[in-house]
Amino acid sequence: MNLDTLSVDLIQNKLRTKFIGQEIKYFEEIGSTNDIAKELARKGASEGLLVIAERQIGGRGRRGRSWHSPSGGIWLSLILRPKLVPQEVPKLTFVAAIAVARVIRSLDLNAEIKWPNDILIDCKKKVCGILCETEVNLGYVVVGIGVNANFDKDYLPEELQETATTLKSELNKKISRNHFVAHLLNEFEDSYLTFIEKGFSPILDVWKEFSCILGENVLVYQDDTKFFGKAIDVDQSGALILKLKNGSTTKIFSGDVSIRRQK
Ligand code: BT5
Repeated sequence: MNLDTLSVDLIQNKLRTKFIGQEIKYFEEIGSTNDIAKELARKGASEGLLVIAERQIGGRGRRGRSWHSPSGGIWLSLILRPKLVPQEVPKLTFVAAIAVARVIRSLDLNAEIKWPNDILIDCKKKVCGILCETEVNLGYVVVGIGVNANFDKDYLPEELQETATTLKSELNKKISRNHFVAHLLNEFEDSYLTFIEKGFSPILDVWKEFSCILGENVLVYQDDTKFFGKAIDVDQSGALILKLKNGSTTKIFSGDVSIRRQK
């Protein structure tokens, strides 16, 4: 077997989880792992089921954006069934972000989190995106995680090559994706159980340690509105607190952030 081939057995051999990844559905090619996970969740699939694919042809980001998902990446979705009110669901993005950042940091790369759902290397180049989707009335959340792993960044469209990177391009070698996925599932379950048992505070503490936007001047696009200010905090609801030029503060619940460093 090619050392880089995704293998359900090899992933599961390295798991020390109670429920995350205990059932895995693997696909060579798929539209979007999130779509399949949602379909399975609607049919009653158990908490912890993982959908993983070698490549996606309809990978999605937020707000209908596309997510490029060539072979060699890590494209996966987890089904969760937490008892949360809808406003709390975005906190699972924080849970996933700290798990991904920890695993990438274990490869000696400087993984940092950009609010709300990006993992960047050196706070510059996006290596991972997270997409949480829910149908609260059906009692599930799907957490989709995409990591640019074992392909060179020139496999991404040209317009992304300045702002994106891959683990292979950073390390100049391939990693073991099976090991990475198992490590990620182990970390994810630890963080998820901490969140369920102890609440959001311990998650937010780690998240802030890994965050690269606090204290920076940022531009935030929220739908058609643009805010410029200093990112001073993320509160217990997961909202970004911006200090605007006029000295007032505002809370942002969703949006896209770009960092404006003074030269
Ligand atoms: C995200 O959205 O970053 C969430 C990405 C989630 C992908 C995973 S893969 C497994 C699961 N199944 C899915 O279908 N999705 C999830 P957003 O913050 O909206 O960022 C999307 C933007 O990132 C795009 O508009 C591009 O600018 C950029 N982008 C697209 N593909 C990329 C890639 N492979 N690497 C880095 N940036 C990318």
